[in-house]
Amino acid sequence: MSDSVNFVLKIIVIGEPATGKTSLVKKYISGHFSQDYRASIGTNMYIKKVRLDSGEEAKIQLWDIAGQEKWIKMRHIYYRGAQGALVLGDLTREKSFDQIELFWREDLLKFCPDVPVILIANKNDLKVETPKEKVEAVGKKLEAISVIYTSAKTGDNVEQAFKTISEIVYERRIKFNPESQPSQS
Ligand SMILES: Nc1nc2c(ncn2[C@@H]2O[C@H](COP(=O)(O)OP(=O)(O)OP(=O)(O)O)[C@@H](O)[C@H]2O)c(=O)[nH]1
Ligand SMILES: [Mg+2]
Repeated sequence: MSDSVNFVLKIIVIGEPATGKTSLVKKYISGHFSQDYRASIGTNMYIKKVRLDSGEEAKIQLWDIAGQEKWIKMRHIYYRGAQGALVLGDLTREKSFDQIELFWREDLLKFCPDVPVILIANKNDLKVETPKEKVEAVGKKLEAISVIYTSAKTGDNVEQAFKTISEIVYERRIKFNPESQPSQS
């Protein structure tokens, strides 16, 4: 990593299983998309350098956190030190947005209060089964700074989603605290 990197931004990516968290992160990091669903195990961390609007370079750490219930006990360990969050719902499954309201919102409030959140309405390329009003309402409940419709398949708005959260975290100068980092398993 070059000396020009001034900031490290830790962003967590959370939401129900199979909403497309891994797909979204992989599309952003490598440009690839796979149709296969392989449930994530635990957590994966990816790093990318981004050029911010200010001209400065930041290193973003993307923590792709497995959504399956069996990871529930260890999940919050990976929330530690997060400066921003992308919360995903799957537009083909309205229930995945209900779950944000019922579960993920509280999880965030409990373990990462005050982190800026963006609601990601993913799988925009498929037949949408979730009313726009529902997506907007969940965004409000989450106090999301923005609601972004994405497709990890076509790449629609993927770059924009990560760019937006990075700029927000940077603008707020949310401190990155390496002390509060979990060690990766
Ligand atoms: N058509 C379409 N399929 C998608 C999109 N995003 C993800 N998928 C598919 O949805 C399934 C689940 O995607 P994953 O990225 O593995 O989901 P996840 O949220 O990481 O799931 P967990 O790791 O279990 O929490 C896979 O079959 C993907 O190919 C999208 O934007 N469009
Ligand atoms: Mg995954």
